[in-house]
Amino acid sequence: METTLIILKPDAVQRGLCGRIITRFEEKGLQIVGMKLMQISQDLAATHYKDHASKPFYPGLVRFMTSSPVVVMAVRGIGAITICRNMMGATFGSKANPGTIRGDFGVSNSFNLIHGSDGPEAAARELGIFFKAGEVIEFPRASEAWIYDASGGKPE
Ligand code: IDP
Ligand code: MG
Repeated sequence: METTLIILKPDAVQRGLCGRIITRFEEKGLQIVGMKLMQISQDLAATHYKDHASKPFYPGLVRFMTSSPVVVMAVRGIGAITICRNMMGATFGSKANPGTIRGDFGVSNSFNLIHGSDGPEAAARELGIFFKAGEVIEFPRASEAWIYDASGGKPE
């Protein structure tokens, strides 16, 4: 089981798309184990995007991410990190394939609706900076037995 950090960016919140995006993760069978509306501070944006600090788009990215509230989510499932990245689509809305979140809901190359951790190390780091202890809740899910086939001993 993996847990990944998803951020519904300011454009998703302002455009009223959060419900439709969250629904996609629920319908896929992923479990939401943490979720909150929050305003990202300058410091938090800088910590989160530290690897991009030297990129030309960095100042605009920080301005965008701190401009209006976001919804942050912890999303759990087997292979959740890659599944979520595939559901998000390519970085630029103009290039993302139809059927993906960025491909279906946006055309912009900077207002691209959603962030998802890009690997296990990033997921652990990012979950740690956005959620305090106790805010991610690993609770048993009533539907679990119909989401994964556990007949062979381990869920698949
Ligand atoms: P990702 O979000 O698909 O992992 P990254 O390359 O890690 O893409 O970039 C982080 C974020 O920075 C993107 O989601 C997007 O908001 C922004 N970004 C990336 N490249 C550009 C660009 O060329 N122009 C404007 N914003 C960009
Ligand atoms: Mg990235």
